[in-house]
Amino acid sequence: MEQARKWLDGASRIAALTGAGVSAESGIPTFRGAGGLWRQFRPEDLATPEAFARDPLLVWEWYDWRRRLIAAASPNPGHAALAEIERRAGAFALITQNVDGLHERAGSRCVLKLHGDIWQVRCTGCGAEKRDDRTPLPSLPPRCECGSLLRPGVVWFGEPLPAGIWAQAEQAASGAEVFLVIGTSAAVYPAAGLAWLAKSAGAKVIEINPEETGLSAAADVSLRGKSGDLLPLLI
Ligand code: BJW
Ligand code: ZN
Repeated sequence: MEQARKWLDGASRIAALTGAGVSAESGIPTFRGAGGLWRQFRPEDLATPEAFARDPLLVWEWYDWRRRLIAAASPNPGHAALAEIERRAGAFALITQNVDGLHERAGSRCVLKLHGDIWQVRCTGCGAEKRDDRTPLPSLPPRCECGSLLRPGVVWFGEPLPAGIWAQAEQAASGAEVFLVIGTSAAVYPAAGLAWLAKSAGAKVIEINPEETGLSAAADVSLRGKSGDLLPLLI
């Protein structure tokens, strides 16, 4: 912790990659591990274009359930500490795989959302996109004014990440002096690859996670514990 704190204090360019674990203490279930299942489905069964084509109602029921949990949740001390790191840093980018919007609600400004936003909906017919924060949605699956099905504005397996956001994330990772990896199993690419990119460009990599992950080998320091406990101590 002492070493990590020194690196963070001495750095002017900092980037962080967050995953579902950072929202776990807000009561939002993670995808993998204990509590990662919804009914009998794994995320790989639901977060795909094929699953949506096969059963849009099932996929929307999962999203509607998660939207309700997120709406009722509040940012936790981990989210707040990341917003504080941004206020203190010269340059800071918060690269998140999360779609819940809790980083913004905690006051983070520069948030690069690699996997989209659960509050956005997009028409599968005309492509129209809008924010819809009603919980629950009045009817499932929701439809666009044009009659086509709406889908969540998120990135599913096999879909490309938003190009502009990805380019900014790569730039932030390759320019960072310190790269924090927080609450992600690092099982999903290309997001997890950002930590290796940061390391190969010379960053000190600090991991915060109660469990060992595929990125632990890349980490210069691994802090084992909950982000809501450890991030406030780090700052
Ligand atoms: C705590 C904690 C506490 C708990 N404090 N920590 C083989 C090799 C490499 C890649 C591939 C491959 N085969 C296929 C691929 C590509 C694929 C992929 O990575 N698949 C893997 C399964 C292998 N990737 C893709 O398809 C991506 N797209 C792509 O590659 O496009 C290429 C392309 C180019 C051009 C044209 C077309 C395509 C897209 C990936 C999209 C992922 N989408 C999801 C759903 C988003 C929407 C939604 O939320 O519903 O993103 S899946 C899900 O996983 C979600 C998450 O963002 C993502 C990562 O999960 P995360 O955040 O790491 O959560 P968990 O649950 O896994 O881990 C939680 C962690 O927290 C754990 O470690 C806990 O210990 C920890 N924790 N409490 C701190 N209190
Ligand atoms: Zn439409």
